[in-house]
Amino acid sequence: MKSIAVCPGSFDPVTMGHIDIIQRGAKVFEEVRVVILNNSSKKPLFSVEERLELLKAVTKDFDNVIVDTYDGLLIDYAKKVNAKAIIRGLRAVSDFEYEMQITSMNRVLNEQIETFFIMTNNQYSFLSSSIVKEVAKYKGNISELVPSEVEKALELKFSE
Ligand code: COD
Repeated sequence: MKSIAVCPGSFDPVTMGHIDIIQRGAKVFEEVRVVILNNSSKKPLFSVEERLELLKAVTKDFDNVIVDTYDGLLIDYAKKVNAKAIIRGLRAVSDFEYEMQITSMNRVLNEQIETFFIMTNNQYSFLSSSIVKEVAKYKGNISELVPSEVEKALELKFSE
């Protein structure tokens, strides 16, 4: 049976930090399903469709990566696609508390599915979608932080 991992997130929008985690996960698992889910504590700038298009564009050259969306619990999506693992990225100690909470909850919901953490690349340890949106809003340079498709989409969004 294929080793399938789910890489969940809001991806609002996808950054180089996300891409690094997806690429590294795709070297370990036979298939990685990047899935856009709803994080009820965040108010997204991009619609689910816009985020999906951007994720598809920036992962088009990764052979074993599939991009998807799901309206529901992460663990239900993981079961639906027969995934055995969830991949999350860790940037700093500040990520730990939240990650521990959702990992524990997911384990209560289904203890067959393990969560694996990939430590951020030092180069991206400060990077988040929120910080990128903030810099883009005030026309700062984000070209090293996001793929060109995302840079253009942000430019457009903030010129609307
Ligand atoms: N370096 C490394 N990793 C990074 C970086 C970076 N620079 N930036 C982001 N990441 C990692 C994050 O740590 C995370 O692991 C992943 O990339 C996605 O990040 P975000 O911010 O896009 O996504 P989140 O954290 O908002 O995603 C939260 C979910 C949407 C996955 C969560 O809310 C969820 O599962 N929602 C569905 C409902 C559910 O099942 N909830 C859980 C039950 S408690």
